[in-house]
Amino acid sequence: MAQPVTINIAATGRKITVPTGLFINNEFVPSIDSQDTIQCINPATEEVICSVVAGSEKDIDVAVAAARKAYKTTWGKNVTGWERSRLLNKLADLIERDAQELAELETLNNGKPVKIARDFDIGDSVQCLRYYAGFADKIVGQSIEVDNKTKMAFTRHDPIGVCGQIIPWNYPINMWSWKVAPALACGCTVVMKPSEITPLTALKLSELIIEAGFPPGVVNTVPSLGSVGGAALSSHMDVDKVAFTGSTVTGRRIMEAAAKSNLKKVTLELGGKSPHIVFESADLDQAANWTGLGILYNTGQDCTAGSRLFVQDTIYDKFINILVEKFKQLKVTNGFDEEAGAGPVVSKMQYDKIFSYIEGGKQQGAKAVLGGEKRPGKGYFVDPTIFVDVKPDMKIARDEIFGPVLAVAKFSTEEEAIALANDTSYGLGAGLHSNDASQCMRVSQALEAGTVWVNQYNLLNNNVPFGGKKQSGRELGSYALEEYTSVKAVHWNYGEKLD
Ligand code: TXE
Repeated sequence: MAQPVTINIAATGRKITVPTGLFINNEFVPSIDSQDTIQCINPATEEVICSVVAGSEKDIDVAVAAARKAYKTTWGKNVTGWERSRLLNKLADLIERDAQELAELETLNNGKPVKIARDFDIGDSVQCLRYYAGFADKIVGQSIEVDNKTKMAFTRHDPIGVCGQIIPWNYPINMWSWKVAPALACGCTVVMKPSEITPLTALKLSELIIEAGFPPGVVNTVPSLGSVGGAALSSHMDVDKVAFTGSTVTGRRIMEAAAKSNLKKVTLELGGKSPHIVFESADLDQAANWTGLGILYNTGQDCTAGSRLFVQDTIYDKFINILVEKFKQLKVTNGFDEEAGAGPVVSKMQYDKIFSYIEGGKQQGAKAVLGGEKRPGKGYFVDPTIFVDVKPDMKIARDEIFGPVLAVAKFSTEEEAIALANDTSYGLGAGLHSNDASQCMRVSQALEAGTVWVNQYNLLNNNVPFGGKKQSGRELGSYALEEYTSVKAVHWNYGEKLD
């Protein structure tokens, strides 16, 4: 095992050689003590694509040691910000060069349409790397006046050190970039654990780490099960920080592991059950388009999916009709189909989870006005599903489904809409549509969410912070730099004598 495999993509005729080993010290290597492998599945066909090495706990130790050595020698405080910036920009150029190949590999393993993977996921990733490359030589501390003329103090923003980065399967390349870019810009080294469901593009990106010229050990990639590699990183005594995106349940486990080991710094970007409110003054056609982007983008496998829709009673029936007509137009098919607006969901487990919620919704009395039925044939395809007259205590209104399933309910007043929207343990995203500027301002202030979209939904920018309140986390923007640096205060005495 650990030999590269060549994958033939029938739809495009492209052959892609993918490394299957663990990426440690700029080499693809077998596990040091395990024969375990991870099978990668194409969710559109349910066929096995290939298998990759599954890293063990000991492999995590080796990767962490490599990252520590690089941190102390070639990286960390021994590399200039300018050089970090140059390498990150080079990496961005290489990803841009290989965008089509990476997009096809992403589609094969994750299911999303090729054009979306290429133009949005990879396009955004390239921009993210360049955004943080721009910061690498601009990380500065402060010089602070202290009590008298014989002393001063200044701060240094040092890299945190070795970072474990644990990412999910919904945006494999994007999440890789969101994590790696700020970490490397700040001078940290990385042990990346991609999701066991979608490890292929992280391995392919590792080849580009070598080509860009990063020194060995700066970025290491260890595909592994969450309960093995993820748990080992979270409880490792020589990891200084863990950055995680995934489920709230796992986020809690990671925080516990960090607390029980070396109290490493933890950042969590967790789930959501985001509300989307449509007031009667809104442009209904536009609001319906954004509602679609909110719940159907990435087949709803999106932490900010606008999965709870609240519509003012005066426009309720009319808006539902518009929504149904628009949602019907989405073509859900194999991501290699040029016409695909959405692909399959990522895995059998996710498919089963979504349908168990759909069945539960029906049993609890919600009415499906669109979708909600399984398709015959292969592939984990889920059609857009709209439930109306959903009650706040129904499971489809409370739990993160992570599929194209919209729960719609009616409200009559602004206060009621705000109360319904905030009635959740999550606080990641929220959206509202209204033509009344004062109402937009009032409601956006009242919504308990880290990101609020007004008259749009689900669009992010690398230079704007992203994250949540309550049981959700935060990244992106200049704010992310704080998550990868540790502030040291230096007190300097240049005159005061102590008797
Ligand atoms: O997530 P997990 P799963 C939500 C979504 C989805 C549900 C389950 O609702 O249906 O979570 O998905 C690693 N210690 N989100 O089971 O387990 C795992 O290997 C350390 C929302 O795939 O959280 C993977 O790399 N790591 C989310 C990563 O955690 C562990 C995106 C995410 O997997 C671990 C994905 C452990 N004990 C799912 N156990 C979002 N916010 O976008 C697992 N992992």
